[in-house]
Amino acid sequence: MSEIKITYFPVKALAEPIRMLLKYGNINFDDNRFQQENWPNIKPDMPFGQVPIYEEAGRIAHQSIAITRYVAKKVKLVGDSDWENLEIDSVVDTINDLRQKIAYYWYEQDAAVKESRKGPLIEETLPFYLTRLESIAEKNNGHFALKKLTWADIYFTGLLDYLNFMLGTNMIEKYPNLQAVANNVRSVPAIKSWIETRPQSDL
Ligand SMILES: N[C@@H](CCC(=O)N[C@@H](CS)C(=O)NCC(=O)O)C(=O)O
Repeated sequence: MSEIKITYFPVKALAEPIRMLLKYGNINFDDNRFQQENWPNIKPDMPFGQVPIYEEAGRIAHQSIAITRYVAKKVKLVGDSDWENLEIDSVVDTINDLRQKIAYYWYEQDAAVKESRKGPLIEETLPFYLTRLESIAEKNNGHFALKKLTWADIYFTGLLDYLNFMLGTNMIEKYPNLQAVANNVRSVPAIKSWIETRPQSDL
């Protein structure tokens, strides 16, 4: 039994950047994936009724970005100054903004409303965000900040399969510098090995 435990659905999505960072740092953890049908029993015990949650030494934390940042500090993929951390955080929050806009389309229950959101998302929202992120990645030589690997790169790459699943397309196909960010993360030996051995899931 590891000291650290992550509890989440059996998917990558919001937990995957946390898992990748722990693997990067060679930190053991209990990868606690529960089946969808058990969720109603688990939900009431979650701090705010949602997952992922992170447990360490008998303490419990929620909110995926806060947890990701906490683990990034442990494995030293943060900046050296407040300004450097601001640079990283602002990219992470921008990626999260994009995730929420994609989710606003994907999780809509009314089929007609969902369809009406697709055009503006694909034609306006995605190019708006991706061209700007592409330019940041170009200036940082295939990274999102500080011209080196930081947790912003891992946050993006960890979420990518989830975002692509919701969109039904490879959203970075036309963005070589965003591909470079993902390739740089995926070629880190510990992360490469995790990707090859982790439980398979579409999102
Ligand atoms: N802001 C939260 C959002 C967490 C969230 O939306 N979790 C979803 C899974 S991705 C969830 O628990 N859904 C089940 C529910 O709300 O009942 C975070 O980043 O951790």
